[in-house]
Amino acid sequence: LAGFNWQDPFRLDDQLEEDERMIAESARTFAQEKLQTRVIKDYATEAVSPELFPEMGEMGLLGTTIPEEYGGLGAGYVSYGLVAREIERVDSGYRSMMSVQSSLVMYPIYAYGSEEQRKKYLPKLSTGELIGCFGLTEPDAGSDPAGMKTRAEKVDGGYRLTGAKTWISNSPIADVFVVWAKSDAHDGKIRGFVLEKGMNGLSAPKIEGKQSLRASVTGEIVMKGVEVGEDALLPHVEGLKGPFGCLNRARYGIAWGVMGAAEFCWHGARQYGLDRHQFRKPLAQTQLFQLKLANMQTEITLGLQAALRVGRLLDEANAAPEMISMIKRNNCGKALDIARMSRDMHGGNGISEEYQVIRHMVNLETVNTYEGTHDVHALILGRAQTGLQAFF
Ligand code: TGC
Ligand code: FAD
Repeated sequence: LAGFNWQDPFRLDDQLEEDERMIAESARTFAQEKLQTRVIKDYATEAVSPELFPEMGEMGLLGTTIPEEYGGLGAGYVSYGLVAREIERVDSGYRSMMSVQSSLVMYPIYAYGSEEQRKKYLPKLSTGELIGCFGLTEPDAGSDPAGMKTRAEKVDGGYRLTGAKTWISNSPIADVFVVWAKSDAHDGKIRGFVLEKGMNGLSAPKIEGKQSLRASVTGEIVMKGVEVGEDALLPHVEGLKGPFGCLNRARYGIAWGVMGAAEFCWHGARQYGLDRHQFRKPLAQTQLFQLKLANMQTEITLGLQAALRVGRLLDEANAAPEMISMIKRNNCGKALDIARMSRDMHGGNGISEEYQVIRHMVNLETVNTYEGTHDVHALILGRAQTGLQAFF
């Protein structure tokens, strides 16, 4: 029988292509050298860090799956997932910055945009010269985005947008705003618009006082009669399947990302248990400690294997949204449990910023909520197996 690698029980690494392994390795080097070194301070001070976008861009970490002709890396979804895992191993907030730019801004411009929109925005978004955000959630429409109030009225030569989005990652530092609104000119159907910083009536105030995801800036998008030309409309999609098409990609990336955060917490707990002695022996030599480590190892191994499977199917254009709901929901829930357990296994030290597990734990509360809450994804899976929708 073959040997067992405790860090990679199912040998995920052997299942990767050479180029995927290289992308993961360079993302890891970047994350450890450029992000790990600043994260404790960024989190403590709620730092706003637009300078990270060009740094990520230089490493090819923005728009991993976007074709090279538009400045992307032209890589597959497994590579994108591996990048998310390495960045979130450091912090969910940094991964948020990357995944919003890649999946929620570059993807819709690529998939639903005109050739002019692609050429205008994608190359600069991929270098990080431009920063993007994605406005779907509103104060009165979170899990139920169909209830949005933002409106686009037809005016001469374009549209006038009025409404407010909230809880929007990157918005206070964004140059490009992908915003979803009900459009009068399209029978009230939801349409996507690309707005730019500095437009009259557009502002993006920062949300202060977040106790989670503090290394990533979050804000509102306020639109008071913002007038845009026809060229701001994303021409190739209408209805909720527009934003959901983007969310499929971002949710998939999160399923990988949270496994990176969970791995950090698992490895931290293991090392702490080896180093810390109580009752004249290492904590790691107690049955309860080992049971917890075994549970962490098992859930992470299964979660990564599931993410890889869905990534391969996405690369074959053969993945169903429900598969993505399953891995987003399960991996977030398991990662949150693992972070909480690791916090406990660190004892009093577990609440210190130095050991970093409480930061991951608190971040994962957000990740379990955004991009569809844990319970909303249960309802998506419940609907798929009963044929009955239980949302309303
Ligand atoms: P429903 O009737 O189910 O669907 C309406 C239309 O949308 C289509 N559709 C999808 N298309 C592609 N992919 C999917 N996953 C899709 N899900 C639905 C569907 O086929 C239908 O199309 P058509 O042509 O028939 O009109 O819609 P519903 O109103 O009943 O929705 C229910 C529900 C709960 C599933 C949905 O609204 C939902 O997923 N809610 C969660 C909202 C959410 O995820 N918001 C995320 C905001 S963005 C964010 O959080 C970014 S954080 C990023 C970061 O910082 O990393
Ligand atoms: P609600 O929908 O009000 O839900 C509250 C609770 O009720 C949850 O537990 C939920 O599961 C439950 N619930 C809701 N409906 C049902 C039901 N039918 N049955 C049973 N239970 C139900 N949005 C964007 O558009 N762009 C972004 O970039 C973005 N970034 C974010 C960054 C951060 C830091 C955070 C916290 C959020 C971000 N969001 C973003 C918003 C996020 O997607 C929403 O918070 C999320 O979709 C949930 O919506 P809500 O907060 O309105 O909660």
